[in-house]
Amino acid sequence: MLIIGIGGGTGSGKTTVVQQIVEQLPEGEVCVISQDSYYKDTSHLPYEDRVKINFDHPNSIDFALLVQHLEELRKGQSFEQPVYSFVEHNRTKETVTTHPKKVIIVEGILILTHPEIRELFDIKVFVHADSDERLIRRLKRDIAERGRDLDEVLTRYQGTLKPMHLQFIEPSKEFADIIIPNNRYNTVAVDVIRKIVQQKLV
Ligand code: UZR
Ligand code: MG
Repeated sequence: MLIIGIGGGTGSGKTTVVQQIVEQLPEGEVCVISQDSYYKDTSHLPYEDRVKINFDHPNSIDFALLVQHLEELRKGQSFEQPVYSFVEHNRTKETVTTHPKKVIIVEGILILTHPEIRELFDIKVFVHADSDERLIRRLKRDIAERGRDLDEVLTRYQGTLKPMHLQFIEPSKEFADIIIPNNRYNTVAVDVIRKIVQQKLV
């Protein structure tokens, strides 16, 4: 089993990199886990309070559950992965049964900040894009896909996204084995990772 951790700031292109890696691989050999699935359950809070949560701070993530699930995978066991709703800012009642595969990819902004989780990764990747590039992508995505408006995204960017990025995410780059420069989509870097994964699959 090969476990790859992919970190990097919001809008750096992590999800796209994962899709590109997975795209060319035989179906059924890879399993992708998103850190977003592991936001803490906040069902006890009303919507007005959930919106105010700092979703870019490590405390917002249920890392204990993620560690538990990764250890289950290591042992060859399946587990129930929570499903998150960005519109509701909360875990939904659904879960997805996730099965062990030869290659496991774990992706998320804070994934390389947690020492215990880092230990579980065979390869640590950090996707880098400049902050203006990331803000542009984040704006476009949150408006198109996550039901936000311009003012909300910009307020969050200044208030939490940027400070949390500087405090937690950027420093986690030093733990990476591979850093992908991703201001433009980097097909060479993706190919390199794909090759490593393919070697594992034969
Ligand atoms: P990526 N996030 C939300 O916007 N709403 C939520 O309910 C939970 C998380 C955001 C989170 C983070 N920050 O920046 C981003 N906020 O999802 C991580 N606010 O996702 O890496 O794909 O950008
Ligand atoms: Mg993403």
